[in-house]
Amino acid sequence: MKVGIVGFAGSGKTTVFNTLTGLQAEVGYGSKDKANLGIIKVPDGRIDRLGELYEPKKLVFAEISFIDIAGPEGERAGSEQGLDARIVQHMREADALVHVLRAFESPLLSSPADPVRDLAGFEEELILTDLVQIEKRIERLKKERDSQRERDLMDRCHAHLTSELPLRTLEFTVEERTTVAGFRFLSLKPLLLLLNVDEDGIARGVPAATSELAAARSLDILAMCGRAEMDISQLTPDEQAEFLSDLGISEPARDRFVQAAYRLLNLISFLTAGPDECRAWPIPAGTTAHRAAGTIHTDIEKRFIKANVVRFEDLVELGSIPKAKEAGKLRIEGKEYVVQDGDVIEFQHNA
Ligand SMILES: Nc1nc2c(ncn2[C@@H]2O[C@H](COP(=O)(O)OP(=O)(O)O)[C@@H](O)[C@H]2O)c(=O)[nH]1
Ligand SMILES: [Mg+2]
Repeated sequence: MKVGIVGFAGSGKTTVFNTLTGLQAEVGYGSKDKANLGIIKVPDGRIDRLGELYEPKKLVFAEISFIDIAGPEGERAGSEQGLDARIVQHMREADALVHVLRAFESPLLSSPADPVRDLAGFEEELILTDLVQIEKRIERLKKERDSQRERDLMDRCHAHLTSELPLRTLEFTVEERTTVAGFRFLSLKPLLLLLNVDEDGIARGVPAATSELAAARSLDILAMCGRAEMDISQLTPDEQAEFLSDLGISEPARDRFVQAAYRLLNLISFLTAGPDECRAWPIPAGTTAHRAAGTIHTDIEKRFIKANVVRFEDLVELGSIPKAKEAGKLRIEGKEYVVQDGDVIEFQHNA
């Protein structure tokens, strides 16, 4: 899964990207042609705990990739030009977007910090980009026969966007959702807001006007001081722990943020445990055991027999799968079982 970090130039996207990935991409704007890419492991205490139990050769965590996409200049926001094609292309490829909102005064920018303005302004850009795309599609559909069903859907999307509402707030049937997914509309992507505050702003939290606007749009918002967190992320783990306890922070924003991104993508993890590896496997919530087997190997999906499932908590309490079985905590599930977050699974197959 790929999460795009977006927002206006100078809002701190690259700073946040460096915080999340521990990389050291150049801050202070950045080129529109170059996007920064980094992959992070999703912290998961359950894998550490299974590691203690099984002492495997390796631990494998779920991963998320982040792409830091250069943003449009704030001064141009709301102009009729819309978003740069390269920015749009990068955004289309992302499964979800994180919008970095500047809430610190910047010597690089003439305008004062105004997260409400930037949130509304950026959303407008996404809506406009989708509107242009839909209008082109409608023009084409007019020339095609048998396109009434899609025409109706596109007309409904068009009306919604014209009312200045993002497509993520429009309801779709399962069939419609499949159709719209193919267009990779920007305003349909799950969106998380990240308020980038200055060093002394963290104690003040999210200002009321910003949290009200986020709530009105059903968007989650997290606050962090990108610059301080970036400095912390580039220290050694021992130094980080010391620095954080000095500041009275219990966990780096990075961990909070990564977990929020995971929720945003509607992902859960099932776990596998054994002497070779203990591993978290990310899957969309609602995935069946049959499909989940396929994330490990397509042969296991094809030759699926059954899934032995034990809850992580039960396994840890009882100490091993045979003991969990004795205690009646091991379930045998078939193909259609909907996998739950924290299920430890052994697939039986004849592959
Ligand atoms: N005071 C303060 N400055 C920050 C913060 N985050 C980023 N900056 C500064 O804002 C400028 C732009 O940051 P950058 O990450 O390059 O923004 P981008 O254009 O969105 O990628 C840099 O000079 C950063 O050091 C922050 O949390 N507080
Ligand atoms: Mg940048």
